[in-house]
Amino acid sequence: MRNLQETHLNRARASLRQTQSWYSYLRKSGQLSLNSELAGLVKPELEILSATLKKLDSNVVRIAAFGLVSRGKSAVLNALLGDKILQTGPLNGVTQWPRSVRWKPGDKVLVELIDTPGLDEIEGEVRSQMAQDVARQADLILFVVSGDITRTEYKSLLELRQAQKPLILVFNKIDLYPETDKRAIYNNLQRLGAGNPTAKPLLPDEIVMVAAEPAPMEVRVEWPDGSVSYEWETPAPLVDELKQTILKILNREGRSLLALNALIQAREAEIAIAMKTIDIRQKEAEDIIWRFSKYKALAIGLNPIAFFDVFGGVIADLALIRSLARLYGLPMTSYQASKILKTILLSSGGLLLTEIGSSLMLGLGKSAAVLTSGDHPLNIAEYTTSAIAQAGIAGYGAYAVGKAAQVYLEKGCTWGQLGANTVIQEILSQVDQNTILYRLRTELGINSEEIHL
Ligand SMILES: Nc1nc2c(ncn2[C@@H]2O[C@H](COP(=O)(O)OP(=O)(O)OP(=O)(O)O)[C@@H](O)[C@H]2O)c(=O)[nH]1
Ligand SMILES: [Mg+2]
Repeated sequence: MRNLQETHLNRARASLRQTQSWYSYLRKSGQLSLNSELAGLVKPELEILSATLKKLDSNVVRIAAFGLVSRGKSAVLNALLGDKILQTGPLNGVTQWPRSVRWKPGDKVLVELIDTPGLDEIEGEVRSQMAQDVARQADLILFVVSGDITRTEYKSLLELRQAQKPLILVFNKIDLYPETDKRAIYNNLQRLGAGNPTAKPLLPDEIVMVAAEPAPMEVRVEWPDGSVSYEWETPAPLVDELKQTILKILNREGRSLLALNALIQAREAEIAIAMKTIDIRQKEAEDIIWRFSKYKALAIGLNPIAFFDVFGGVIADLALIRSLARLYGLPMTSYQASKILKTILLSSGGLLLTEIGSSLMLGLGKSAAVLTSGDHPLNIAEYTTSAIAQAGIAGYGAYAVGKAAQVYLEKGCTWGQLGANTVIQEILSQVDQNTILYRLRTELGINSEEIHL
């Protein structure tokens, strides 16, 4: 298990390093003005990439507490820390800004606990932005509730689930409920917490009951002299089960969680970079595509030998794909270019057949015309007709390939060897059934329609 986790970390590191080196040309100073504009645009993403890599090396797991106001988020974190470091209180909105505290629950594990304001506390836009930012950085999310889930609470939970991070539902303040109520609420939470009605109920690892800051109780004290008095006593927090659950998860899959989280962040950044690049290079791309269509049409129309048409056509398409990749500054080897071409030709409904089929047929007609020719004008005419038809198809083919390549380059940068998506898939396919990561397999489930390069 330990080894597998190490492997996951190493794969993630390798993937991130590769990504960083791909985009390193955007970091270098003294670039063409063409690149400096783009470099400015993608600076936030480049920063995310390097921060992510640094975080991976630091080995600190981030656990963030979310929930509506006054559910006891700060209290739960204090209880875990065993110390009242974070301010708690009966008023709504005690915590106003995210705050993080170091926690060292075991010998080897380092954790950063992140406290957040109530999700219903700060104003709409700011709140969701803040929540998203913290959730994006978190490796594990604690969603704190203190009873039956309200409508707002359920909505917030669904939103958080979209961050696709493993999540533990923490049912706090259980000291306030009699045993039967507590059970009934737990059962409800188990069903609702999964985030959608068809999902399997939460597993014991995913929902834990605590009393982080139990209310003082009046206790009866009997003194040795026989007298009786009543005193207020504050019971100790009940948080051990949560602590054990977290430790178990960290030991079992903490490093894989780190690896996966880094890759998810890298993937997001990469896709953003690709989209911005393609956007800014739109006009040049159109020019390149048109130029290639023309050349290809010309070359194929003029080429007298059938076989070379097909061959030349494919070479032209490959060159086009590589030119576009170069224009976008996206990573592309000739192996990847040929795979993209294959995918495009296969997926674009018979383009391959049209290209090869018509090239061969028309090409043969053309070759035949050459063979039987002499200087006979009729044959020249025949040659020209075939050639023009063929050139037209070839030109259209190049145009279609170019357009499709744009789309594929945009999405495809995260596939490929060591691409973020590839490594994410790899990790998810290796995780054990009993892990909290296993549940994310379906949520992260990268559908089969996406391209595998
Ligand atoms: N009875 C009981 N009260 C609790 C428990 N945990 C927290 N509280 C109380 O609930 C109130 C809110 O706790 P906080 O930890 O400040 O809640 P929060 O979610 O951080 O609240 P905001 O920061 O305002 O969003 C405080 O008065 C706590 O004493 C618990 O386990 N049992
Ligand atoms: Mg708080």
